[in-house]
Amino acid sequence: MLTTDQKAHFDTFGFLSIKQAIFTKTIMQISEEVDSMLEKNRDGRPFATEDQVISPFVGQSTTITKLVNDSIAEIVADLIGPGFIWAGSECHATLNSTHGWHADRTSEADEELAYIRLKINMYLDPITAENGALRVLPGSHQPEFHRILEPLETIHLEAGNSDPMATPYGVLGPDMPFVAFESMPGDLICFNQSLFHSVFNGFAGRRYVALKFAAKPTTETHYKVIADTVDLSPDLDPEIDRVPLPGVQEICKRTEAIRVRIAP
Ligand SMILES: O=C(O)CCC(=O)C(=O)O
Ligand SMILES: [Fe+2]
Repeated sequence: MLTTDQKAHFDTFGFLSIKQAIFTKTIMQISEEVDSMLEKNRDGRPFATEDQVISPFVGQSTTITKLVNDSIAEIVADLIGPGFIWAGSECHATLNSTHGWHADRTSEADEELAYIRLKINMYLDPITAENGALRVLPGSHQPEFHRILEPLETIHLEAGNSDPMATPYGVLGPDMPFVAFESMPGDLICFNQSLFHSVFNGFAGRRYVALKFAAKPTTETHYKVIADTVDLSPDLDPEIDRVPLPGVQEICKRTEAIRVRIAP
């Protein structure tokens, strides 16, 4: 159960780090699973020349599915309310990880920005301010500040990663004012996907798993936002373990109901 202060931190700044939320034994098991899936996915080729992504991902990992059931579901409910839905997952191994300033989910409409889509990243290697930390602009998920930063998103869309250094503010991307979202294996890095974030000093083989969620939709606009931006493909398997996983079953049931409503 998160504290009121942790929830206020997430609501106000758009991100929250939950330190050592995963037992060492479990995170080591996840790390081994990820390595073997990445290796299989490379078909025996060495990891050397490009970023690697596996998505969907969690449907292949019993350990992460159980973790969602046993603890992450409760954290997500605390952060974005009960009735949330599953919005996909990814596993990454990055090469140099330069990713210019961007928000995953952006909009000019307040109602769209206020509809929370949450990402929880689990970094499987230590990432520090000097080495690979996700950088964030605190509070940039708040509609007013978010819209002020729109030129930053426009530059990202136009220049993309061909020029991750570009900003509209007369400073290079790495010199923007930021908070480094540092992490040790076992931490959960939670952020509102409308928060502006970037990575500038990554390293080869930096691995992370991303779990995505969306709040319970309550308006027609929310359903439209889901149809446009949320990956509802079945990527969480409640039957993955012999032991029943009631938390995961509930998430799958809710997500399926939304999928049916959107595409009957
Ligand atoms: O490379 C990373 O750490 C994360 C990059 C990112 O933009 C994201 O997770 O949305
Ligand atoms: Fe992102």
